[in-house]
Amino acid sequence: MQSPTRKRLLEAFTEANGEFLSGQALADILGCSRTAIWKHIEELRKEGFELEAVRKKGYRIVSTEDRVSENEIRLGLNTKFLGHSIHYLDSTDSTQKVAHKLSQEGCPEGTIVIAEEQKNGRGRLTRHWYSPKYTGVWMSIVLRPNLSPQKAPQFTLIAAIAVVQAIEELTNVLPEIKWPNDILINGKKVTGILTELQADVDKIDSIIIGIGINVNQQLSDFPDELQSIATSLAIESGRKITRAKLIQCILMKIEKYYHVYLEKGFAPLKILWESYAISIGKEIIARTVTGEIAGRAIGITNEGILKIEDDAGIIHEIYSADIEIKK
Ligand code: BT5
Repeated sequence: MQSPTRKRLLEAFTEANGEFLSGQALADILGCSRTAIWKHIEELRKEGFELEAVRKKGYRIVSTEDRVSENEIRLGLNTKFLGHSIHYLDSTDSTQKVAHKLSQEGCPEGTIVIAEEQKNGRGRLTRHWYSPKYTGVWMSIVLRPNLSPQKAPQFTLIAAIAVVQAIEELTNVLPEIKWPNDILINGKKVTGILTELQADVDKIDSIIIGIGINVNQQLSDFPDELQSIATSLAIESGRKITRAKLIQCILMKIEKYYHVYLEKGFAPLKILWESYAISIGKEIIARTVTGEIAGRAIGITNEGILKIEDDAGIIHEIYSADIEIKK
């Protein structure tokens, strides 16, 4: 975790928005000497920030390495609480595992865990999530809404809206959501979301939203078994994306929609989600842990549950499944 001075310094550069800040102005903001400021600036340089220093003008940040460290995330993050506590790991098993532990230890709402790589990233039902180094966003978010556990699936959908909108904002591609937790571009998976809970029967203690996004991989970077089903933002948009910017954009959107949700409930978000969904109105097969149901996806309930109408006109409510969209 960073010192309060470091946090304030990065906030000051964020507010300066690429303009110069004089040594004296920084000393005033941080309440320390100009020599101390100079030391902090040198540390930032060592950590990979490119800083410009001009006599009589001061300092400004020109660029950063493509890392998703605490510094990079904090510089330019305009949220009220989400991502204010950042746990950054160069390598870990699974950010979900770390977030569960932090949550049990009582970490504040809005804590995020980010890793450059996951050795044992996980999908639903103990599936593996491929998370190679420096190329993707592997992040877990801890929220503590005062809700019943039945509401948890809605958070996968809220996160999906945020990710789709952030991708649209930073690239020229238009992603779509496949219920419940896949984001696809041109029919291939670019993002998976895994929502897990710490709860008792009637109350959520914490909800842990894991988001995995393929960002800068090329097709040959994927293992053989994923090459026909996976894609990345770089493949689809034809350019490299700054991962820290993408993370900031997602955090700002999740925070925004979380507030909408707490104030107005799921109804406005359901409409938004449906506008990005590909499976609704289509003939699908839903494979659940107990069997298969085929029919037409007719929408989602106010709880975020998928409704399928079969040939006999019976409506089934599906809580979790893998969906195949029939051609
Ligand atoms: C998911 O599961 O899609 C949820 C993935 C969540 C990953 C994040 S990363 C941060 C956080 N920490 C974790 O440990 N996990 C979360 P599911 O719907 O079960 O899909 C899993 C399937 O997607 C696998 O069986 C593969 O077929 C495929 N897959 C694995 N890695 C992939 C990748 N990088 N890109 C696209 N598809 C992948």
